[in-house]
Order: sequence, then C-alpha cells, then structure tokens
Amino acid sequence: MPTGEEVLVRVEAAGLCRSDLHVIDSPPGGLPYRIPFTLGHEVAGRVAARGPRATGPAVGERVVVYGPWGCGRCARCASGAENYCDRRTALDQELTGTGAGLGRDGGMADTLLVPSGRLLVPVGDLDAVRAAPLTDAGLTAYHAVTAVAHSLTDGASVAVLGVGGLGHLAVQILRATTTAHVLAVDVRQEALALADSCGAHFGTLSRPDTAKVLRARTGGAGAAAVLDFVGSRSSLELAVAVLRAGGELAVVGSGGGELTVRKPGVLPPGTRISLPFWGTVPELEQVVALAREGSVRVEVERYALSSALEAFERLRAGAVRGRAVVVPD
Ligand code: FEH
Ligand code: ZN
Ligand code: ZN
Repeated sequence: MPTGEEVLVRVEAAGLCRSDLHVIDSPPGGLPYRIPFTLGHEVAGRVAARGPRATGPAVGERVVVYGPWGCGRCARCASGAENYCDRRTALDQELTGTGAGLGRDGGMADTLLVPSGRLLVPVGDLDAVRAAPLTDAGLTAYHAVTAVAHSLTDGASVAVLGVGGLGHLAVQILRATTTAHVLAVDVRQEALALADSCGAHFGTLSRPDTAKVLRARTGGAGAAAVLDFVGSRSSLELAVAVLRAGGELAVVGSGGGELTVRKPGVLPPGTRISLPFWGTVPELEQVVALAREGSVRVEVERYALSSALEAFERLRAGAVRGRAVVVPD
C-alpha cells in the first residue's frame, strides 16, 4: 500500500519505447541502474490508492504518469522540469534511476507505485491505450517542437526525420501549434502514408538525393528547423544538408550517429543544436489537452501484456505503425 505522498496507480496501458530495447540489450553492468526492475515508462491508468500525505488526482481518477522522476526539490523539479533534475546529473547521483521503468519499477505490470501525485496528469475520458504514449512519445515530440518553434514563423519549413512513434506525433503537434510547412522523411513508404494522414505537407523516402528534394521544397533556403527522431549517421548528414543558415537542429533519436561541431565545418553558420530529453510536467498537460481536443491522436498497435515480447520484436524490426502499447491481461 502507498505511504506518505505515494500514489498507487492501477495500470490500464503501457507504451513500448526503443529505450526499453536499450535496457533489454545492455550488457551486464552496462546500465546506470540497479537491476532487476520492471520496464514501462509510458503509463496510463486509474488512481487506486493514495498515501496519507498524497496530493493530486483523487482515487478513481484516470491519469497518465509523468515518467522522469526527479528529486522533487531542486529548482528544475520545482518548475516541473524533472527531466532536467539537477540531482540526476550531479556527481553524487543522489537519484536512483531515471524514473518509471528506467531504474525504478515501471508500468508493464498491473499496478505502478508513483512517488508523488505531482507526477500524475488527469486525462478525463481519453482512452488509456491512446493516452499512455502521450507521456513519452508525445511529450518528447512536444518538447522538441518547443525547442525549435521560435524559428518556425512566416511559412518556414521544418523537416521531420523519422515518422515512427515520436515522429508521427511531432507532425500533428507541428500542425496544431505552428504555421510551419512540414516535410517528412522516412525509409518506409507506410511511414510516409502515416505522415500524410497526420498532416505533413510533403513526404519523401530517404534517398541519396533527398537533401536536394527537400531544399527544393523550401525554395532553396533550406529548412528553418530539423527534428531528427532517428539520430543516425545518415539522418544527421541529411539534417546538416537541408538546414537553413541560422536554423535549429533538434537531435532526439539515439541512433548512434555523430556530428562534428567545428568552424568552419559542415554545419551552416548560425546553427543552433539541441538534444532535447523527454519533457516537463506543464508540457505533458499541454499534450494531454491537445489530445483531448482532438488535435493529436496516437496511432497504436495494441498487445496483451503477456504478448509484450512479440511487441518488442516488432519494435526492434521497425515494423510498428505508430506506437506499440500493452494492456494488462
Ligand atoms: C529514457 C531514458 C534514457 C534515454 C532516453 C529515454 C527516452 O525513452 C525517454 O523519452
Ligand atoms: Zn522512451
Ligand atoms: Zn530535482
């Protein structure tokens, strides 16, 4: 039973993420976490019980769980930016783990014990299977769009590299919150079809001439911003080739690619680079609001929790359309 500020959530859905595969594939001692722990950092459910000092949503309320659990006390956490908690990067490593399902027991289970009600966002009547991905895929995409949004004025173009679990939501968030011309790139034709259904203005397969094709779509100046949800060598090379001078590059994907930052070098003058990580509680509230108003809709593949390994293999093979979500049996 929950004690103090803790809240027990009965899990209704948990999304799968490539970061889960990194955890699964890590060699012994390769994780900054004590093992074993339960996976699942993208969770929706219903408040089942609250500790005596708990705050936030009441018992019975339907919620999503903010995944990056910080110390709750530093300046970053006080502003809701627990994704950038000062104690997570501090040498003393005061925190145990990154959050739910990442060093702490997560939501690929029947229940999830959450340290505080400050980490819960009410979702009203949003379907849990479509709400869970808002906490990671949706929130990370929203945070990345926010990082570059100031450059997306006056019909500027933005390139979205990778239209998977995060990219398809980024397209919708861009269409709902900016006037940017959205250019989508992926290696799969079905992903481009998804980008089109999400509102992308243009989509193209990744080919040797993609930079030229995209630059032509921008009238030659290049994309004011590039959101790279792949982060591979080839996606970063494409990003550099299509960026407008004075543009914004947000590298979100952990695809192992590298970029040399040097002057003079491959990056256009004035380029600003960000490495956005997850998002903040206020941003999660914004993403939930966009979903509740119908501006953002997660494309999901639903699996029983007992079929999670099958879902992970489809994710590993790049075969998932949108986001894979498991539901307790
Ligand atoms: C979690 C932990 C570490 C790196 C990246 C992630 C993302 O899946 C969170 O969105
Ligand atoms: Zn994740
Ligand atoms: Zn903190």
